[in-house]
Amino acid sequence: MSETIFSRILSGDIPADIIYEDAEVVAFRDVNPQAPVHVLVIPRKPIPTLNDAQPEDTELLGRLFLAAAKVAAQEGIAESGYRTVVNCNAGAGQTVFHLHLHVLGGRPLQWPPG
Ligand code: IU
Repeated sequence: MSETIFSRILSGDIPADIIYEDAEVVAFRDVNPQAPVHVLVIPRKPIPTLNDAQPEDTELLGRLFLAAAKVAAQEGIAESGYRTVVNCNAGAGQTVFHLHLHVLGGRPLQWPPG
């Protein structure tokens, strides 16, 4: 699998503002935030898109969401509300092909998203 900017963050080649990490998952601030809180939660395992997730990734996918909720609590947006987003493939705006969960909050969010 080809290297992405996120695998370089995971290996420490490129710095990132990491705010949570455990054995399976890392969360860091998006460099181009779309809300006062904009964090990316990624698996250490390099899964390119949600389409590439396999049955054996079921627990890992759950861990991404649990980490997102932890990050939201840590950032003080758990009660006011936040959104998690996975863009899958270019047509949905995916630009980095290492699965990631956006956690957005800290301002009112519109629905539907663009
Ligand atoms: P997307 O769902 O693939 O579009 O999200 C990729 C995100 O990665 C996007 O919000 C970028 O701002 C963010 N990002 C980053 O945080 N650090 C980087 O070095 C690069 C992109 I390249």
